[in-house]
Amino acid sequence: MAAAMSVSAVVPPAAAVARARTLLCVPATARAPREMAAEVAAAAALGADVAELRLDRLSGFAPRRDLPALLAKPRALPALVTYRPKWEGGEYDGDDEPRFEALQLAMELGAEYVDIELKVADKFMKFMSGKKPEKCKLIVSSHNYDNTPSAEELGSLLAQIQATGADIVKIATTATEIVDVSRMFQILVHCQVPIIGLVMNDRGFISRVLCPKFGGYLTFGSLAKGKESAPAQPTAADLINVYNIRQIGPDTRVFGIIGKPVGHSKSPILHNEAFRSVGMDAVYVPFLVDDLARFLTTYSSPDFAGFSCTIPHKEAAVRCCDEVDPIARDIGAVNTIVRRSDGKLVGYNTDYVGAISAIEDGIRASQSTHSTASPLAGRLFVVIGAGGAGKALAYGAKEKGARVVIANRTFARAQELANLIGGPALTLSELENYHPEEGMVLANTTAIGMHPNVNDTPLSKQALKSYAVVFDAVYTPKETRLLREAAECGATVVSGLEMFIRQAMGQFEHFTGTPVVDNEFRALANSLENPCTAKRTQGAVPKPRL
Ligand code: NAP
Ligand code: DHK
Repeated sequence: MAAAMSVSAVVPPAAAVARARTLLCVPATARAPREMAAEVAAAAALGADVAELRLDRLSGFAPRRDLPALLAKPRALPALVTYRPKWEGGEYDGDDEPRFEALQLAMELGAEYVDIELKVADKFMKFMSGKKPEKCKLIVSSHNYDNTPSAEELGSLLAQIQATGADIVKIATTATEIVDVSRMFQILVHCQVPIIGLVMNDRGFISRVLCPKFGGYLTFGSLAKGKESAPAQPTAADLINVYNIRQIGPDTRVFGIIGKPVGHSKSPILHNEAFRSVGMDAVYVPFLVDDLARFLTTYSSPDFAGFSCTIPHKEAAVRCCDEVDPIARDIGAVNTIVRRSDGKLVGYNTDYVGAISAIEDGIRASQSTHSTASPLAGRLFVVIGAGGAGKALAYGAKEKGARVVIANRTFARAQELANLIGGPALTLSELENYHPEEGMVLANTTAIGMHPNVNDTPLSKQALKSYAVVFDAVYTPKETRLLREAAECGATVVSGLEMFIRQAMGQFEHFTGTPVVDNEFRALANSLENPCTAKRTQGAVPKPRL
């Protein structure tokens, strides 16, 4: 395992030489030239800066017949022409000579960029024998589909590519863990020539969004989901509309959600929109993290300013923070980590207020009379799960005077939590036959029913008949099978989306240090039910709304 480089040592380009804005390139991967041309037009309509023509993807490609049409002017976008051989991850399966001839023709036809692999760069330069048109920039690229080398090896690779006379360096590696990306950020910041530096697959995702912060020349975004040209490539639309990539620069503060899995989270959509609405120079990304401590010590720069924390790291987060809010410590789970101005990591838990207030308000909405006391007081409150969320719910319900029961797959953890809050523990099978009284409250805090396993449910419909109120922490999908069947049994149901919005509100206040206006944040969240409908003036930075 190569040593992780601490990003705290990374000096963003603002302190180095100012660099041009990172370009957004959309790969055109169609099998037919006419379709490829249509993809380029679609990429331009999306707002891309460059279109990559992946000639190796074309069926029956005939350079002299097809390239003049593909590169005819006026063009919708500047063209980056790539003709990737199989031995470097592409689909071209032939000799170098015809491939070089096609790339040379592309240059003669005015391609703004041409990509050639490091392994044959010298051979290609000899083939061109100095006939490269001045306007065409030569990208010399290296792809590692297995791992991300050490900082020293990356530095040596950079030097090799620079020695070829490349106009632009391109290094693409593969992450085996998210800390691998820190070494690519190091290379980006310290490289003195234009460089494209990306790390492939899910654990390398942040390289594609954050490269503008560290001076990357270009990042790739697919035309649509399913049209990616490399593992875990985001769509161009998400880079623009969710991650606000045009606004990311050396001073942009980085926030994100730490978890495994993390792809289901709606936090990036919500927090990025919230940052945009207050005009804060910040971006929020998904961090797919295996080892929490290693992640936090690697990305220790003050620019990595705050984190949401989800499965399975909430309990470990208590140990990784320098200070922990007393309530979070009592709960034994942290879902919010903020890096204080003195560099200390401070942990909080916004889950419990988010969930408990959502359940209380859900019950009040179903009641004709209202009292100031919590509607949970005195009720039997059954929590399924004993993880981070389960601890938050158990703690919060107890605080409100409920009698709390814990059921969990691993009974020892149920017993441990039950002992903490002074209630009984049940196995999941005992829960099926547990109905000591009517009017009980059920809270699912397991991942059961979470996308993609949407037909799963933690409790049979028959057993649900004993509950007056049912809450599900799972919020993807918004209506889980558990909530649907509980409603069919006549229970008051409370969605995890309600908890999600409320816990995110608390989190956003910790991230920004400023109070949030509840109804404005909620309106923002609801406008993101379908991110495509989120209202936004293209290009303009909206006036502060929170
Ligand atoms: P966690 O700390 O990993 O705890 C997971 C809990 O779920 C554990 O008790 C685990 O039981 C149980 N579990 C997981 N898979 C199970 C299965 N197949 N069968 C039975 N039990 C299973 O995770 P967390 O942070 O508490 O989050 C749990 C869920 O709540 C996730 O879906 C998360 O997205 C959701 N959540 C939502 C919000 C929100 O804002 N709506 C906030 C927090 C959490 P064992 O002890 O036996 O492993
Ligand atoms: C889910 C949780 O577990 C919260 O505690 C985090 C995260 C947000 C999510 O985005 O799914 O704060």
